[in-house]
Amino acid sequence: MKRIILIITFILLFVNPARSADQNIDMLNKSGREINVYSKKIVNIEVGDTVFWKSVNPGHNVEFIKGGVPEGVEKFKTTYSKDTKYTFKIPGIYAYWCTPHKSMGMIGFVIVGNDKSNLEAIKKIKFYGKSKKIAENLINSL
Ligand SMILES: [Cu+2]
Repeated sequence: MKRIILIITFILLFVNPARSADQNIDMLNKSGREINVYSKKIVNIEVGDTVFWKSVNPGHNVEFIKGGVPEGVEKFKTTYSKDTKYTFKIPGIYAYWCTPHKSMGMIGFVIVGNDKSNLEAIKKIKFYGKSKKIAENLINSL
């Protein structure tokens, strides 16, 4: 009996599926047939989780798009060719792009706390060039 309780306790402690995790995203020059791309275009996380962007190939960064983040979120724009991270404390949808490749499809979304209350604002973002169609498809999939 004691052993069973111990096993159950272990499972509850270490195998909790509701617990979310931090996310790692690579900043790449090439992935499959795509060039200038984040390895994950959409990630779902919980409030308090951190996303790490790894500068696998140089020349990329992360810039939150104006009007594309929940209210109260401050400007975030990182240096090129640097690993970077951000801890998401406010729920909602965050839209970002790589500053030099924003018209080349290098965009991404982070959904925090499954909160999509700012979806209408996200739909109003002006995307450029090749990113327009990609953004449309991603937003439709949210
Ligand atoms: Cu880039």
